[in-house]
Amino acid sequence: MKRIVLMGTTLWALLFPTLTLNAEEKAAESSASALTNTPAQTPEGAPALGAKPGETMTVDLGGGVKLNMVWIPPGEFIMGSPIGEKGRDVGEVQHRVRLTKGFWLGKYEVTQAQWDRLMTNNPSRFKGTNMPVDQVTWDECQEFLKKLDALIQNSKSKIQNGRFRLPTEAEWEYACRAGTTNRYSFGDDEEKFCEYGNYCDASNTDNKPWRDNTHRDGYDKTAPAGAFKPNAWGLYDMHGNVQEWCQDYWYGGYDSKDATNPTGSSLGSYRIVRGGTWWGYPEYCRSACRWSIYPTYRSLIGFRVVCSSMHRHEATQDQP
Ligand SMILES: [Ca+2]
Ligand SMILES: [Ca+2]
Repeated sequence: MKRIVLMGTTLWALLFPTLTLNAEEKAAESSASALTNTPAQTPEGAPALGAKPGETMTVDLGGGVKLNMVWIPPGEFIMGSPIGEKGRDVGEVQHRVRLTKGFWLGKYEVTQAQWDRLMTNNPSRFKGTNMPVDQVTWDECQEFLKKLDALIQNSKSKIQNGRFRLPTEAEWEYACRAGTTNRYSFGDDEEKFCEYGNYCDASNTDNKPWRDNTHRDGYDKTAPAGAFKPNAWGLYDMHGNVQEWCQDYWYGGYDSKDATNPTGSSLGSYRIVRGGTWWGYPEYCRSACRWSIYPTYRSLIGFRVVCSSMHRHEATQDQP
């Protein structure tokens, strides 16, 4: 578990999580590690939504601002990381997760132009219309989502039956992995990270002791949407750039039991954050890496949106 409580002091926990493993957890994970992912497999009884991962649509926010969404199909995957994965936290216990409904997920992190269009402000630390919004709290994201819902339902849009929200942690990891089982959606080779994500590389000018001086991704701080290669389902910046709020309350380490449409704890003080940042190590941008953060915390965190309960035929299909 990695938890931020207050700026400054416990931020250090971002960099040096405690890694421990007891015998019982080892046994549970040895069993789970024999499983393999079955991405894009439609479970029995799943709604006939979407045709294939990677289909896209565009939501018009007005004022020339668009929101691009990618179809994520229902399916099953192994959530968590195998024992021995570099940078792994003990709570990342592998278990099979079944997602019975597909959903549309933001192709990019929410940009400052999109945020400003609905919220009429821009709290971001590093300004740029096509840059990801950051410095937004979980609670403020809920306001953005309410406004997005209202805009769509008042627009007589073809997607007015959709409902916008943050991704659950399981949806986020499923989409990030895009059918892969490796540390990253592009494999295990950290040497390739600078092609797929923005992290604390040689471009960074903050002189952090953990800066990777041997690779250069080209971005000192945040990078604009689409600056790096996407994953196999056409999603950008799932690794690095800004961290991303998820809907769930934090509930500690995973259980090894199978789960269907998990939504986390019903109560809690922390929310889940995923994906790592431009400020950190690649290993904290791993597909399985997770953080628990106060919903009122304002820092290097942005988000991407989900639209669910929307029939595919109601969406306006668009080209990437
Ligand atoms: Ca960078
Ligand atoms: Ca990100």
